[in-house]
Amino acid sequence: MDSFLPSPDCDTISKTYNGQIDSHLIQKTNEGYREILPNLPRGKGWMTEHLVQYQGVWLTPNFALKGLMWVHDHFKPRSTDIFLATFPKTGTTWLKALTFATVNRTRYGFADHPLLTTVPHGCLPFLEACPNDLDGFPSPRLLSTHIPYTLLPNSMTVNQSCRFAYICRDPKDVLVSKWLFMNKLRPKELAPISLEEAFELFCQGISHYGPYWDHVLGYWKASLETPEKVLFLKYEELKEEPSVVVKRLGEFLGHPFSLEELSKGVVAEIVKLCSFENLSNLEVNKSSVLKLSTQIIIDNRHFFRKGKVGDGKSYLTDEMIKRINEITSEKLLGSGLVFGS
Ligand code: PAP
Repeated sequence: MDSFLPSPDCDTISKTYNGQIDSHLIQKTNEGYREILPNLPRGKGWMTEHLVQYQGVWLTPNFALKGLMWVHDHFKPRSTDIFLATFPKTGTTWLKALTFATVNRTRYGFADHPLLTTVPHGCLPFLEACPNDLDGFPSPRLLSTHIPYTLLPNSMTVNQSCRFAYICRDPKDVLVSKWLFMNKLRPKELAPISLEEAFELFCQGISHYGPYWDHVLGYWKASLETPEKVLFLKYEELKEEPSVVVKRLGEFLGHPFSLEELSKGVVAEIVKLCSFENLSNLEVNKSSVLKLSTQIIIDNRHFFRKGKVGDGKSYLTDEMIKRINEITSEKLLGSGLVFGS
């Protein structure tokens, strides 16, 4: 287990995002991007001025679309790769922390754990940010992505036995979490998006990596077809019974907890380390930043707001709740997947 990742400090990971997207190495991606961009449908952006629709999915042009194209052109998956796949604001930060802590649990002590000094996003490279030295990472690599299952290259899904841990969340909480987060990152020269506008866009599917329901269903179906490759989790279940979910995660990742570890309380330690209360109060998560690219720099504190189930409902009108619940029932009909009310 010692060979999991190189020293997982923020610097190590952020150095992988050094703007390689502009280098000659990805000329092919840039050329393809410039060719298709003008012909893609446009929708209103939440954080950027526009989103573009590519193969049915709404993406930020410069970051997410280019990132997706880079993945198709350049990423070389390994059968041992583990991906944390999420739609934004569904529990990415939490799942990253839990996965990192679970997989590396014999490598670090809980008293001086890297998660005490590094934002969880700094521990796992984000694929669409085109990290440039992934080939040098030892196996198995822990990586993260927001790419919908249906847009992943076959090299990641069909031809390899890569594993995906996916987490979803009630769409009302996702919408509100996303609206608040995106407005914080929205450039000052663009007027903030109102909740009413965000709601309409979200319902129409126009949000980063949306439509949300298609994203969820893609991974849900894959988890039914190949449960050994795709673990499907819900934020609400993780909140309710974190220890149960962490044990499932350990098994899925090929790192089951031994009876001795269970009796020593290792699972409980991981749950405590990665809890909202603990992580959100750490100095690094209150005052440092995450640099995802030369343009995208995010205050770590924005990744931690309330961390509650059902908070979205306190922002939405009864009518909005009814409409989003109806869309959800309609979209998930027959899939076997349900969310709470
Ligand atoms: P990202 O897509 O920007 O990475 P992501 O981590 O998926 O965001 O989602 C952020 C949400 O998870 C926030 O929810 P809220 O706005 O409803 O509060 C954030 O507070 C919550 N969150 C972050 N860390 C944790 C954690 N350790 N436990 C529970 N919830 C968490």
